[in-house]
Amino acid sequence: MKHLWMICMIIGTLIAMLMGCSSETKKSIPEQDFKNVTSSVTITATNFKFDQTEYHVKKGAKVLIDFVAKEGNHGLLISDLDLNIVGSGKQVVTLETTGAYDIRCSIPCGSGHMEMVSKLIVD
Ligand SMILES: [Cu+2]
Repeated sequence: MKHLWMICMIIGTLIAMLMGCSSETKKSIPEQDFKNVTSSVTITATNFKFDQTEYHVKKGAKVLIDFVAKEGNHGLLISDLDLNIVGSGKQVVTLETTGAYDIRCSIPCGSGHMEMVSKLIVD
């Protein structure tokens, strides 16, 4: 009887988690193919900063984000867009919502990690 109660609790939790995921509105669309990219932005990280304080992209554009960890071990995290590139890498996204999104480093890289901030601005 105790097991049945536990199973019900687990199933209930899973259903709640799934519902939470599906109601989330996506602000970016990650894509696998790098074809028909309309613009690109290169973001370079060194110890302990990004090369620009802000990066601009156009709303609706299919943007290739090219992240280069030039010095040190860094990642590119834009949590509001569910975007995380760990180490140097590329990702194509279509940004459907204008706004300013916080860029942070996703790897605990050292003493200056918390100061690694920039913005991606979708105009
Ligand atoms: Cu870091």
